Amino acid sequence: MYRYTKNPILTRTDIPPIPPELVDATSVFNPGAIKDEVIYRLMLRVQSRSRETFLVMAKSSDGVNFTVENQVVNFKGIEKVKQKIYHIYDARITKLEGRFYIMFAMDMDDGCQLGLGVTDNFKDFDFLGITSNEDIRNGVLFPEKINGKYYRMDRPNKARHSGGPTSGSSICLSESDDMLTWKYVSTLISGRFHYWDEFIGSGPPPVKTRKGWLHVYHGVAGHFGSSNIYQGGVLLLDLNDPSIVLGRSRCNILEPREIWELAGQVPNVTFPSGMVVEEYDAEGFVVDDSEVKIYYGAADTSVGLLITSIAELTTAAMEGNIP
Ligand code: BMA
Repeated sequence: MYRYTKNPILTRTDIPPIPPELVDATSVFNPGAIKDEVIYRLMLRVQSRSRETFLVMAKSSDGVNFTVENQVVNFKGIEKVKQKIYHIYDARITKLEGRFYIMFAMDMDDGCQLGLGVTDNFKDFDFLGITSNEDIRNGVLFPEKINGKYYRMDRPNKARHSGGPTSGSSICLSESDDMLTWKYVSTLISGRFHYWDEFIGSGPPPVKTRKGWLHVYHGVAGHFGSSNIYQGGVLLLDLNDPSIVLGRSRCNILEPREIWELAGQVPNVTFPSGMVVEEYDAEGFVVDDSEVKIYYGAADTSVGLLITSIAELTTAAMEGNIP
């Protein structure tokens, strides 16, 4: 597993001016990612100097050189939400039943909620609704139904970083019949206090391997005085019953080391949010030695790319727990 040599792959200077709301962008980070036939697409979180947040699409034919669109994503119908929406951000894209679903965080007066949108062409986006009724973040849809139900992982915000935003220390599994109303099934993993993943939340949507659902999540070590360190790690869930955890990486697989990960708007952050697997077999499983591209936000300022493989990630998930 290694960082792409020309990282960061996107910085503020790659964002074209989108007047009037977004000129001279401040930062670009935490992208949702998907490979749509042969086109790699990122849904970027971009901030202006007013610190408003916008979602902006970018596309690429090689997964590393991206062209950023000169318009912001507008989810049609979101204007009908009665409460004030301050920001929508941290989009996770899942291809499900032939359509692209996007789950994202919505900052509102009563906390953060999870919104759901859909697109077929990455030009027209429809808002389907708010899918939560508690302070919650990091919602990711599974790419197919399991035993007749839709599933997602989500992270209720039941804790707070000292002096910082609400956070949480459990990744939960929820099920649904319509993707709008969700029912808690179980808590998959909890934060391991004193170690790398004290606070946790889902990263990119899970992928189907022969060994189980493979999922990259983020963990925050909050016990280092003034700094929260955001890292990436791996989880493996049973294919037929995703409430069964088969493995969890003992160590992180990604941590802030480069200067642009260590310093920025929020220092010490690597936040994996998009993942593209290059090869699937005829039955829809990802291929073990397939290359995997993991896109991550760095220091809430730019976008990095980690290159790895399914085999490396599953091995990390099975390396054994912290005693
Ligand atoms: C989390 C989320 C992420 C952000 C991270 C680091 O709580 O807000 O969007 O990247 O903090 O600031």
